[in-house]
Amino acid sequence: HAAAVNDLFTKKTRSIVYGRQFVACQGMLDFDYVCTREQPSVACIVDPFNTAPRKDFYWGSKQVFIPIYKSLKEACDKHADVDVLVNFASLRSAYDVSLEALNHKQLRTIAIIAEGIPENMTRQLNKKAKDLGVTIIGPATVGGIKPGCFRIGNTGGMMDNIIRSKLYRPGSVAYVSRSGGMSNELNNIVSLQTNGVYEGVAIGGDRYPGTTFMDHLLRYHDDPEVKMLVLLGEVGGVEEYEVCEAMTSGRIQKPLIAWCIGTCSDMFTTDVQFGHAGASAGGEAETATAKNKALASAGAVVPRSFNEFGRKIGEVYQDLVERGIIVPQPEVPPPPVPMDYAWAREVGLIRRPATFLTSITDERGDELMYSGVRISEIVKGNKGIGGTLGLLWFQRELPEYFCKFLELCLIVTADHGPAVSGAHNTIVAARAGKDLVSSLASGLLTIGPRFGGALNAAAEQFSHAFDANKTPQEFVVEMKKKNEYIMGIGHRVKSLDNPDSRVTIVKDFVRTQFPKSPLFDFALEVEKITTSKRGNLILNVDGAIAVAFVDLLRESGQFTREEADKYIHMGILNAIFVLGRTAGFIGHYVDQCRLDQGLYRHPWDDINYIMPH
Ligand code: Q5B
Repeated sequence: HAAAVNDLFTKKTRSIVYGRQFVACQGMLDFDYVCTREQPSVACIVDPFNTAPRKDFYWGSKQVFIPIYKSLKEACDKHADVDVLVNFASLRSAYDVSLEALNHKQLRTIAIIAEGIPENMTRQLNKKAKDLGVTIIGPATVGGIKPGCFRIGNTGGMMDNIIRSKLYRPGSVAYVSRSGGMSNELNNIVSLQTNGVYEGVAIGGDRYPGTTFMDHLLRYHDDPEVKMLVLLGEVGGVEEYEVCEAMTSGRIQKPLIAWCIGTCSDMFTTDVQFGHAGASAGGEAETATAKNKALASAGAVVPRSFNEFGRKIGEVYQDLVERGIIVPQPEVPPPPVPMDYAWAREVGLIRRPATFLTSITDERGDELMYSGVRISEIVKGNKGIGGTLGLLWFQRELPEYFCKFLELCLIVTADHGPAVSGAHNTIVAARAGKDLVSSLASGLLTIGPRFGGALNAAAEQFSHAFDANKTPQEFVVEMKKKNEYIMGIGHRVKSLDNPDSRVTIVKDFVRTQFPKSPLFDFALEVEKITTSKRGNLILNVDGAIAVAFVDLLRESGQFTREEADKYIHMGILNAIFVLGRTAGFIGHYVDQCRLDQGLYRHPWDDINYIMPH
């Protein structure tokens, strides 16, 4: 089409988006794609606080990168083809950014989204822009849209709305409104009643908008592609009277359908301030009713209420079609835009099996829950660490003695001095300057069949023999024959002569609190046999906890036999030692740091060097 001289936007318009508005940028790119533009309308982004040089977006289903600059100057220098600035700066910086933009001669249109810029500053900005011939849309606006060409930020709403209102291709109706929200309503009404929107601008709700109704109506009027005009004004201000004058003087001749919202203010005895800063009648002439009357007398088509607005637009359109002024074109379906995954998922348009399943913790609601129990209830009910482990490890609220036993195990396994494998490794790592997590991990990784990690194998071996109705003697002989150590038996320093008080504590608890302890009793019989051979072949702390725990799982009535076997098989028993000893290893790490211990080197005289030759 023959482009009007003052066309703000074309199919080639390129813009700079100021501010970290990645969702809006993707929305602009999706709009461009659906309009079959050749290249994205967003040339670059300016974000003074950004550290990355670019951000990835989608062009249809392809990934594209948009550069991010720290200054408007750099953005303008690098993108000479840009003539629009979409200014998303906050109300605190929107003025300064717009003022700077006026110094960049290439920027011919500036959309200011921020609401709340002081009126005196807006007026200075407007004056300067007018002198320089720059078009300002806003402040306090969503912007505007030119179907098939360009979309300012979020104008037109989500992609489904853009498609439904056919904003991907031009129609014959151009509108101007104050409100961004109402511009969406206009997109809908116009698309239902006519062949669609040609261009629509929301000038913003401030008292002093950068451009006025008249600025845009005259632009539209002078564009031969625009066949009819729509004006949606509101209570407050006298701008609509300029439109009336333009109609009576013959400057505006194209059909104009107009309505000023806010007629309900007549019902109030005092002035009403509506949502926009400018939406308040300063006198009779500024009321919506007075302005609607004036517009009707000037020749505009004015409905009786907003409810009739769409119908009136439809009637004018039909008349233009009948007179051959508008020739409706066949519809060409737009290319499909892939849906944003997160959005489609949220609104229930797609389904996908989850990659992860979880059944112990839910942190999504108003309160964190462990196996369905709110943490405040755990605290209120004094469930302690034992109760917490019951929920997180076994998904149930365990009886008090069970929880207490878990806590007792954590206490007795928490530490056994600096000489044991794990503590030693933690200390060496800490002294090598490693951090807490690395030093702790270095200690934890020593837990295995000989040190601290014998619980599970002990539980398996003892229960296997017991379930097979073997006598303790038969079990010991069989293990000897197989040349295998009995897990949970033996200690480097503890023996009959130097009993392990930890084992005594566990034994006392089992005796007094457990309903039954058949496996524990069996293990004590085994210990009698092994210690008769050697004093240090005692039931050690790993073994004592392991067999006691098997009894708990089997005899507490909390688990089926199948569940009990499954937990043992999973390795839950070693978890007790791992969790308990973590406390000790952390203690050793902190201790070494506190004591400011330097790098450890093992002395040569303690290493026997055996060379092959
Ligand atoms: N003999 C614990 O060994 C140790 C035998 C055995 C039959 C056995 C050893 C062992 C099974 C694994 C186990 C957990 C390596 C230990 C822990 C936490 C800790 C650690 C801390 C903490 C000790 C000498 C003679 C030999 C062997 C026989 C040894 N164990 N027979 N079944 N289980 N146990 N680990 O003293 O006739 O001379 O050939 O592997 O339960 O890690 O504090 O230090 O809290 O941090 O080096 O308590 O028992 O004995 O291997 O030289 O054997 O006894 O056959 O007989 P030792 P070895 P023979 S608790």
